Amino acid sequence: MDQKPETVSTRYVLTRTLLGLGCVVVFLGLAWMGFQKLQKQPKDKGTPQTLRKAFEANEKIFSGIFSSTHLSKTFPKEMAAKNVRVNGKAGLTNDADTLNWKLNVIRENGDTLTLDINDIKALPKTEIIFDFKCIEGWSQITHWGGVKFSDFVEHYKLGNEASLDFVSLVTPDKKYYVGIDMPSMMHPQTILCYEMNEQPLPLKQGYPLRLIIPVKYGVKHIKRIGTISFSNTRPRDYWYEFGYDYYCGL
Ligand SMILES: Nc1nc2c(c(=O)[nH]1)N[C@H]1C(S)=C(S)[C@@H](COP(=O)(O)O)O[C@H]1N2
Ligand SMILES: [Mo]
Repeated sequence: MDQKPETVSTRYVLTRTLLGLGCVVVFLGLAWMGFQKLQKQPKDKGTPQTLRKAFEANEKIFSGIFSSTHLSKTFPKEMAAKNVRVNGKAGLTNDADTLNWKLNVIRENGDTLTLDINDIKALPKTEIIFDFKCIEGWSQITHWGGVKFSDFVEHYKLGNEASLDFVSLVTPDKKYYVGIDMPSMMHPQTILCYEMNEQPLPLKQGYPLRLIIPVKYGVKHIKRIGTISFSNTRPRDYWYEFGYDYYCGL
């Protein structure tokens, strides 16, 4: 059988090439218009409306599928970083805040429970080695120790408080603050943390007490907790006020 070699005319190649380039130009044009539209949109808490809507849709999905029985992956101690990254120092600028440090827990009836670090260390200790994830795109396997928030609630009989929807945690100078949904606070891997790599927390890592909450991104792991309170409405949240998703769940 003799096969004819396939040939195409120069003109065919030329029209196809122009057609292809035309498509690219139209696509880029549309993408540019879309971006402009997004930029011009009124902002909702610092975020263009369409993005804010996407965040809120995410929020619904994640708070819906959240389960307190789902545990974050843990790792053997040898895998924990020795040089732990420090990120974010809002609320940590005054070392003197650590001198007469006390934890204030505001009860539902308005009373304040005032505790020192030894009160917290006296409770059963839980350790966790997990992959700490910052929203900026880095992660690190790190080792922490402290008391489970749920054990803390049980010990100090904070059952009424734990029946509310949210927990607010604020630094002693009130410059960093997070709001966290109760199911995430009561999750078995959430700890009020006073140790890193089996040593007291370094100053820049939140000495003397921080939150470790593996079901959330780094932003929620507040360093140097001064006050804890409870509410049914969403407490203020530092990064939410800069346009981030409120829940920052993983
Ligand atoms: N008080 C306080 N806590 C904070 C921050 C902060 O700026 N101030 N930054 C958060 C962010 S964005 C991250 S990623 C983690 C970083 O924790 P590390 O410094 O122990 O790595 O702390 C969180 N807790
Ligand atoms: Mo972060």
